[in-house]
Amino acid sequence: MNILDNISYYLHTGAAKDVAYSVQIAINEGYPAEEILQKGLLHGMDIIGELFQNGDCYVPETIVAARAMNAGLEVLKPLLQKQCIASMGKVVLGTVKGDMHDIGKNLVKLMMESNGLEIIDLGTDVPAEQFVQVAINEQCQVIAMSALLTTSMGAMKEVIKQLDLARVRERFKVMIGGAPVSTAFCEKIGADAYTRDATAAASQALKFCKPEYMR
Ligand code: B1M
Repeated sequence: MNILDNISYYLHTGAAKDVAYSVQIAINEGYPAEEILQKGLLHGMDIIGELFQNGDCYVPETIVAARAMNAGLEVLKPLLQKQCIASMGKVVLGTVKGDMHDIGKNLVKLMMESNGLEIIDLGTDVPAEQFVQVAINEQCQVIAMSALLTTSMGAMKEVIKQLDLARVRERFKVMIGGAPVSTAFCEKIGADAYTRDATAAASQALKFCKPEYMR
């Protein structure tokens, strides 16, 4: 087993300290941060996801694995973040109402911040009205939403409805993402962009914050 296999093994078995330690070793051995993220941490999350889906592990084990993921991310964060001096734009970000999953949302935040964007992170289980109020009050350019449940993704449409009701839809670009979300769903609810992963979300948000995209 190489060090990246160790990371994914420790992650899906929930050994947070070993994950953090192994990530540091991988960094010391010269592995690029993106490779440690993809082949170590995210690979470990894929394994726990499969076990969970097949009924081979349960919610407690999954929570412990999620904590181990966060422990690894903490060590990796400084390497994933580039130094940015000026804010390139402002994004309000959160996981939609009814949904507590935040690992993907936190990755999106990390990647957006490392691209110089200012992020207002509303956390998880965020009501539609809160996305809209904060976007207006904080003069954000982008509203970015994450959903991991087929039962919560409908809440994204509610945010667009609230923007329409407040007659401010044209002021903001709405971005959506998360495992059950797709381009077809994005078109169906009238959002502006669906992106598949955190890196793509960061580049799309950066584009939306450029003057030519301002409405
Ligand atoms: Co949950 N869970 N979970 N869970 N959980 C899933 C999502 C599930 C697919 C597992 C399964 O059955 N196979 C399933 C959903 C089924 C469905 O609706 N289709 C599920 C379920 C059912 C549940 C509960 C209902 C279980 C229960 O209680 N019986 C419950 C719901 C609680 C709630 O939210 N109300 C629940 C609870 C939990 C835990 C608390 C135990 C834990 C969450 C811990 C946490 O987040 N702090 C958990 C976990 C960890 C998972 C799995 C195993 C892993 C999710 C994850 O973090 N992946 C997941 C199975 C899976 O996904 N294979 C599962 C890693 C993360 C980096 O990926 O979040 O997809 P992801 O983010 C990706 C992209 O999607 C994208 O970028 C990231 C990659 O760069 N992305 C965006 C995400 N947001 C984006 C936004 C963007 C752009 C891209 O733009 C704005």
